Amino acid sequence: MTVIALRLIAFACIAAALPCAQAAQPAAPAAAAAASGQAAPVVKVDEAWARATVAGQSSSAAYMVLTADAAQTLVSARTDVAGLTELHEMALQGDVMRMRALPEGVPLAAGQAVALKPGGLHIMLMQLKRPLRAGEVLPLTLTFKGADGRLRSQQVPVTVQRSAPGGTGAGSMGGGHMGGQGGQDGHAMPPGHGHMR
Ligand SMILES: [Cu+2]
Repeated sequence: MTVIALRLIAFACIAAALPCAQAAQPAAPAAAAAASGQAAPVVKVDEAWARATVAGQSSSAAYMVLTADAAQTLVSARTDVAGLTELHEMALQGDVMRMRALPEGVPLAAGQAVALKPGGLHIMLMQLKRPLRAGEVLPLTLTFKGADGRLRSQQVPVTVQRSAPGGTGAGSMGGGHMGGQGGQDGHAMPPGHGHMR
């Protein structure tokens, strides 16, 4: 079962739990921002962090609080350490916590903080090319689509931590991306879980 091609089931997070070879690459320079065409930040980003991985883990997730000045949509994210990055949402469906990809992105209403947090919205980092170590800072590039349809990118430093920053958003939901339980990728879910579609 571990031979399922990741590509074919890019949306299936079960794939994310498959261990993969971890290339021992040096950490990417944290602040080597590819400042290509970046204007002033379009969205305020607070408390950005990603979950540190444990041995054999090939996926993780990043969380943060986004507050947009003007309505727009977070449409994608990427970071060099992940071969595949998706916007996901976890939600209780019946009594099972399920995760689904959000191909439409995450809408941000003007002035309203939107929390990406364990057990809810998150940026799924899959096909990790190396372990994520607590304390390191990953450059994550977020792309937003404005009401005018224009895409704007913004780079965000994401601190790798073992658990959520104190008091923010971790909540107490079981089955989320809470560390230490079950899933390699923090998705403590039964095998074979899929996305709601
Ligand atoms: Cu996910």
